Amino acid sequence: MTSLPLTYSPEVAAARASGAPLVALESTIITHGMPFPQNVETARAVEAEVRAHGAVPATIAIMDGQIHIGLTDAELDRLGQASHVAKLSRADLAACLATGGMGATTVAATMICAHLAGIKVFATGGIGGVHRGAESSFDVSADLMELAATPVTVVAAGAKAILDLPKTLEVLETQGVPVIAFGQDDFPAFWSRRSGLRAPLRMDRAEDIAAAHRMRGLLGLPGGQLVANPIPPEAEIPLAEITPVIEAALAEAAAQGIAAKAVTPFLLDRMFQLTSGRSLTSNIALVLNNARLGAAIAGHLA
Ligand code: PSU
Ligand code: MN
Repeated sequence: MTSLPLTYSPEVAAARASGAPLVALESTIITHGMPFPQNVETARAVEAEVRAHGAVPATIAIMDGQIHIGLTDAELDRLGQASHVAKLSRADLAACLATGGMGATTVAATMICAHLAGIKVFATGGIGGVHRGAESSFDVSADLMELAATPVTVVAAGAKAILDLPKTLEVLETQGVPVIAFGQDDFPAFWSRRSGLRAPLRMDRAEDIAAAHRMRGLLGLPGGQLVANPIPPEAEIPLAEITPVIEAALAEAAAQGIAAKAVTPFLLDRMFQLTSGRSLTSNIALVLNNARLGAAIAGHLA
């Protein structure tokens, strides 16, 4: 095997041919972030939101030994309903492709694949980060190092407060990753607009984010940017309300000895159960919001 195993969907191939703006979307959020059928419905709604804002969505996943850049309706259904889909980060990508398995890409793996396809902007929900207790578990998401290495602008609603947010910001600073809060000073905390931590950078216009992306390239700096876009006010769960739920989910994970890759999916599922689905409704609203901003940034970069 000597050529890159990249397969473009017809929609993405047409966008590439015409130079239309593209926005990458991840698939771990579909297979490990939300239950069926909301996962597939949300994936379709997010794709529609990207289109409605002038860009073309490229949902990325590994199927049949190929990196799929853009999924057809049938492929999205297959992925959303499959059980035992592997969660792929940087470490897992090549092995999954080489053995022909089915895999969902995390933020880190989606960035790698988007960059291979020449896509500069990627919208998602939340990034992985430094877990609470990382001083003993060493659990730091590979997403942070990928942001330092791969030139893709990632639009997320910050990071979940299931993580250690101050340590997450410290690692991003050490790795030289620009963290840009959109339209406010505070770093947003996923379900909540405010974390109480000031973001290192703030921008108020998509065109400025696009210009900063271009400037990093001109300067020869590797790596991307993290755009932290606060959840819309009407969908927010304030920090005071969500904090006890987070504590409960974390306590269950500790009691059950959940570790490594299983930690994030376990916590997401428990948060969904413990909030009777409210966390999921908020999650969907913030991903749609990030799709809109991602489309606007991609439009300025095209
Ligand atoms: N955080 C979320 N929702 C998600 C994830 C993280 O709020 O769906 C997923 C993303 O795919 C992210 C991955 O890249 O989990 C991080 O996993 P880990 O913490 O194991 O690196
Ligand atoms: Mn981890």
